[in-house]
Amino acid sequence: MPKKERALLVALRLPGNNDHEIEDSLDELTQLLHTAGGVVISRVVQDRPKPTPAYFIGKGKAEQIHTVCQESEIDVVVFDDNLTPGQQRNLENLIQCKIIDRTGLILDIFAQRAHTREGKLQVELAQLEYLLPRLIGKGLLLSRLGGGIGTRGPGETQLEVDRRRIRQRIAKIKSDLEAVRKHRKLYREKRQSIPTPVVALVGYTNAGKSTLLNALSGANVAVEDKLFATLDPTTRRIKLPNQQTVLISDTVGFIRKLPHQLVEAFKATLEEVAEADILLHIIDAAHPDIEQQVAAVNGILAELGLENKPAIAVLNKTDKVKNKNLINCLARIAGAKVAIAALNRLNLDKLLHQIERQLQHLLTRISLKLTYEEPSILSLIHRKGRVLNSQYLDDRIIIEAEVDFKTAAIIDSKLNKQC
Ligand SMILES: Nc1nc2c(ncn2[C@@H]2O[C@H](COP(=O)(O)OP(=O)(O)OP(=O)(O)O)[C@@H](O)[C@H]2O)c(=O)[nH]1
Ligand SMILES: [Mg+2]
Repeated sequence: MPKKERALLVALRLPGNNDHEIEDSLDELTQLLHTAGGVVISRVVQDRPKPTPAYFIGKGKAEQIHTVCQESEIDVVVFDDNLTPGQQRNLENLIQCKIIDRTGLILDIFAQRAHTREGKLQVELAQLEYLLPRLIGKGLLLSRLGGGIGTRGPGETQLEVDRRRIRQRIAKIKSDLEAVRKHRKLYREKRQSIPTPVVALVGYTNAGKSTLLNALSGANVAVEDKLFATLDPTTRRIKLPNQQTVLISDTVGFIRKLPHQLVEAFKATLEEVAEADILLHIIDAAHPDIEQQVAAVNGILAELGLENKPAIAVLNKTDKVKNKNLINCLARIAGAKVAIAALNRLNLDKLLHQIERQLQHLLTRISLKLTYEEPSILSLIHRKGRVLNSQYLDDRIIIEAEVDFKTAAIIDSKLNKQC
């Protein structure tokens, strides 16, 4: 087994941050580092009114960290916030140690955990976009030195080549991902003459999304007490108590300060979430920072333009809350309608009923080719829905309509009985 990298964590406490927030964020960074295969040797927190442009922390503090790194044989210094390419370079020069930030660490974990071709492409895209300005930074530094003697030669040329190659690779990955996206869309359109409602699980990493998918569907998605256990989307078909079929899909978890590059790069995966009819926002009841986690998830949903999508907030891991009176209070704080424990299958029936209730009000588009021998379906559409388009041909009627999911399911079962 390779030797675990020894890490020093660094955070800034700005006015308005409380101790608890910083500690919690550093605990999470520790977990991230652990997931990436490192070990935390020490933490440094500095109070400052704002970050410094050159080093993020103060220069004096950076010099102290240099000494600690030498004494404690630190391999990597991890900043809890994102650094500019310039800050990262200055810190590296001063501390003489590898410097990474939260984004770099998350990208590293994603790179280790991506399995599918699409997942790997998405991570590579995010990594290259993260890397590019850092290379450009170095290039600019060289040209600012005036070029000419001492700066000419393979260094600069190599940099130009690297930059060009990276840009070409980025363009290639983007077009590959676009092809994946188009293929998915086609697939979705094909399966959508009568759409099956899609319920997407979203939530903070480690909230229990995959555990819930497994509990509801008997799937066998890997569950781990680690951050970002799931990167690739999985979809399963389940039946609600009223026998209606829904697709339920599990995807990558969210985290606070989620790098923008990753939200961008994972758009193809997150499209599953964007296309879903209902979101189930899974919330870890036992996490000390439940409010912040809920806020982080809502922030990312807003970044994806999904803040108005129908959603059911679900309080999970209630078995871990010792004081049962607290559960109602936590549910209120989290805005949760249902409290469950996915691991013990507690209250899953209540959750399914809640999904059923939501679906009754949701409208969907259906497009059908009916023969004239199916008047009951036609009259059902007229009674329960709204016809958007109809074409009466010699032997069939082509009809596009908007109906609620319950009616769609009834039509689907009538059509299936006929075949
Ligand atoms: N006690 C308890 N533990 C749970 C419950 N649900 C999930 N867990 C545990 O929480 C940890 C994370 O569960 P996952 O299902 O992997 O969480 P996730 O949301 O899919 O996480 P990512 O894929 O990393 O985003 C695992 O150790 C689960 O066993 C629950 O209801 N009660
Ligand atoms: Mg998971």
